[in-house]
Amino acid sequence: MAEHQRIAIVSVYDKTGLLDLAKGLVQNNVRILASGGTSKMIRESGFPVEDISAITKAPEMLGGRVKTLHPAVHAGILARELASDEKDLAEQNIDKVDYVICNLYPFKDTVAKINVTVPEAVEEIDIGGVTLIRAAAKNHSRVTILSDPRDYAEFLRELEAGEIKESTRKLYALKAFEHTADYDAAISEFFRKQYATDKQYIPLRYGANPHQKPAAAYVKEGDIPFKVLGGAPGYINLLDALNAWPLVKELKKALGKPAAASFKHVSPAGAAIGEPLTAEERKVYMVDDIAGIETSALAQAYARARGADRMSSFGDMIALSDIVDLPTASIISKEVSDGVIAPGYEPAALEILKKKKGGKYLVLQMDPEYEPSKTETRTVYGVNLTQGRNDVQISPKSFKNVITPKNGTLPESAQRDLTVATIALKYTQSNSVCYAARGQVVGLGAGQQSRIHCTRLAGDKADNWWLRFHPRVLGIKWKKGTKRPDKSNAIDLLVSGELPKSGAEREAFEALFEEVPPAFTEEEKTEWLSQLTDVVISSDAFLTRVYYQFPFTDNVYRAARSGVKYMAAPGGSQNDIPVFETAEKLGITFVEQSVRLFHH
Ligand code: 93A
Repeated sequence: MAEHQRIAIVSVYDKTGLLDLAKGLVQNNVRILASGGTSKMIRESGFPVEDISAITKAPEMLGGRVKTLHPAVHAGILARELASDEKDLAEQNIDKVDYVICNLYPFKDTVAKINVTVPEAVEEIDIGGVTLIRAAAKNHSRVTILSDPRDYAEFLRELEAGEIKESTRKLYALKAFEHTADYDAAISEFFRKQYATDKQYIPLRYGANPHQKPAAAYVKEGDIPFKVLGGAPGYINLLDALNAWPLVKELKKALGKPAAASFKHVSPAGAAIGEPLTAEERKVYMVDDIAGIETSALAQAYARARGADRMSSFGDMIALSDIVDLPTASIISKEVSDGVIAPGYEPAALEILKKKKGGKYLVLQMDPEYEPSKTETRTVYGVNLTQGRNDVQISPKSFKNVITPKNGTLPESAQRDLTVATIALKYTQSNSVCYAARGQVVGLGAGQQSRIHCTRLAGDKADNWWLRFHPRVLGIKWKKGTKRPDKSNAIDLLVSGELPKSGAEREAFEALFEEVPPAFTEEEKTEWLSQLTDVVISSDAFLTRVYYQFPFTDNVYRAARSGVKYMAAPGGSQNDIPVFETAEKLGITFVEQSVRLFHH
């Protein structure tokens, strides 16, 4: 039997390097079959080439929509080294194809043009080329697919040397699959913008900053799991909402009570479950005038989440685990806030929220049954990063492994508070450290590069939270008409020791009061903080830092100064022993929590 002359099908939109390729193929006695424009260019340069119609016996038709789509082409590409395939080819008088060289119509360039129409875009959707590429890539155990002109030179070198290596064919096949996937993604992106309903695609005004356009939220499968009931979401609103929602969902699941979170810049400022509020707490959290709060655990949860750090919660994105009732909506209506996400709204509550911010308040209704996919992917500076979703479950059971003191146990309240603190950390930008008490976050340090800075920041917040319960703060006599944000600012200045001493800032401060409260002395602060107890602390990773085998135990000392009695962190290594010993010395129970919870 005469030796089979190798065949190449060539059909390229981008004709870069085409003539060098043709020359190399001819020199190696490869028969070239090419589509219209490709064939013309090769022929005009004097190289032997045949039109595809030589094997299809059909002309290109429909104005070029059908050029290479034919069994004579595709059976030749897809045939395996099987007797049954050989028989099929022989019966139809079809020759096997060895090489496919193809690149696609420039869909991306076309749709990038301003005001491109759907018919214009449609004409740029390559069908035959994608089919050639996919078929050849599928059969790469035998066929070589070249979809990138930059690979021609290497291909010709191998051809010259004999045959195309298996490893090269594999790499070209991978490139081909990436090429068609990217092409299809560009097509679906174009049509998503044209045809998708608001269930699948929400255009956003801009991204993280006003100059970052275009911006959108979308899903590739199914529907977006929330509905927009009021306002228009921004990019950062959605980052907050989609971190805050799973936090409250998990908190409720773990502790069986309604949960709330108050987010800013993709970290919680506060998070809590619904525990009854004391009269003092109602005052400190500015909810003593909310009707029905005694019987709404959801309102109690939000009062605590918002009350943890009122300065940071200013303009928050709120997540609520349960259907929003009137008391909860009443609290929100009084606060400066950007939006809320919850599984549903009672009609009266929705009415209140839809009126907020002149009707621009963002109200999202989340599908509580929604389960995101097991893996998540994002692009950073053009590189795709993918990982399994952090679906580890935290519950009171996560805090059973008491390391020190020996045979130590945790009261239920400490297990509850460690659950709150640790679930909050799971959705906080790392490094993170969280202090909790009374079923709520009381101080959270987010996004610090150094853990001790986190521990200090969160500890200072916990101290400020506790100083807000001091009789001097509770007894402040405000001038009539003082607004809530001004009150929160003034209290923060007072408890943080940042009181202005003189000048215009001092005058503005004093103007808020009937009687100006004096600054706290160091002794007063120390005395009051000594009454803070039973606080828990959780850390998203090791508390120990080691320097030349010398472990720092500063986190434990700092925590102890803010009433910490229970401490949880991943640990268990030799390096942690000094941390355990320090905790024991300071009367702190150390619980090993076995999972690291970095979040970015
Ligand atoms: O309109 S098509 O989808 N129909 C086809 O059958 C077909 N076969 C190859 N476009 C088709 N092609 C594409 O034509 C190739 O992907 C390549 O981009 C282009 C090359 O056309 P020409 O050789 O006429 O310049």
